[in-house]
Amino acid sequence: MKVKNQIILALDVEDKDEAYKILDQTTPYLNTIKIGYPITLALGPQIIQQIKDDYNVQIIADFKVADIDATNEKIVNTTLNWGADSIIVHGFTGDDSVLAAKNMAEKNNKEIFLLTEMSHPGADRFLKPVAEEIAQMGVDMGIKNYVAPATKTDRLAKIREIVGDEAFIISPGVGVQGGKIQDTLKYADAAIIGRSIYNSDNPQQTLEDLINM
Ligand code: 3DU
Repeated sequence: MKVKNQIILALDVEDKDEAYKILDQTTPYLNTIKIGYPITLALGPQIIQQIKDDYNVQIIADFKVADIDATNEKIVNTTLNWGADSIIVHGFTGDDSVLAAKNMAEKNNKEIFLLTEMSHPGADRFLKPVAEEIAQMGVDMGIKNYVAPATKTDRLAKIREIVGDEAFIISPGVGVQGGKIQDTLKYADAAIIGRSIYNSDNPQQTLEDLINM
């Protein structure tokens, strides 16, 4: 995946006019938009294809898929059929669940991102102790794309060490959650940024500033 300016916009707004206003200002600089539950549940899954058609961007569906294999397969297939280019899948569910998601994405000529560890403080309790194993499972399964936290640079660095330089890591938590873009991009291929951009008085200027840091 090629991410323009190494920034992915997390478009977690729930109003179409607002979403389009932000996209108008930011897509001259971006080619990758992360769509999650907030906008999809508010506006319906057809918003994925609408944004792709209207802005010529690639869409990562952040549905953090975390079910049994048979259900993961359906979620991945349906999401990719709605127009998403890739989908984020949790790793803690284990290799059968992740493999089902990976195989279905490949059947659609698309890709999954494996979520290893999360950026919020609460993730230290349950996810951090197994995150390195999740990353190693991904490597053993031949997964190329990963999500790892920008707020915990030491953890991001560790996950990079496990998945290797050829893997593609996207990293959420820059800005409001406390992560710094310069530190994040030492280890990640792209930063995922939401509120700092879409809640800014001037999203275009904020984005330009981030790009020039
Ligand atoms: O904190 P921000 O507003 O910049 O948004 C970060 C986005 O990344 C948001 O969509 C959130 O759901 C997602 N995300 C994390 O913040 C942390 C993770 O570990 C995984 C996804």
